[in-house]
Amino acid sequence: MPETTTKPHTKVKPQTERPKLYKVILINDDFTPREFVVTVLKGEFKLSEDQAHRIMITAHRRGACVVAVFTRDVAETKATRATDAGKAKGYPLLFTTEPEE
Ligand code: TYC
Repeated sequence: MPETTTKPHTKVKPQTERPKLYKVILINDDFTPREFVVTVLKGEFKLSEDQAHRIMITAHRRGACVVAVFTRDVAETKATRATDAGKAKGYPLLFTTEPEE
């Protein structure tokens, strides 16, 4: 009798899932100059003067504002670099990250 072989019928799941996204959030404080916040937003997040100013003012008025969303690595790197830019000037400027629902 000839040997029969059966092919496994296991379906391979295509690797097409999108990576989870993380928000970068700007936190207000009483000390960092407004113009410096705008400069950091423009430099690190490639925002226009107008976009950066709106985000700064929203954080100033409401306590915090979402800047943008990225993959986890990019969000954390940008938040750290932007926070460090404030630290280098002695300001308590803070950017945090948070996963999107
Ligand atoms: N509140 C600061 C001031 O009045 C300006 C500021 C805005 C600081 C937004 C941080 O995330 C911030 N000088």
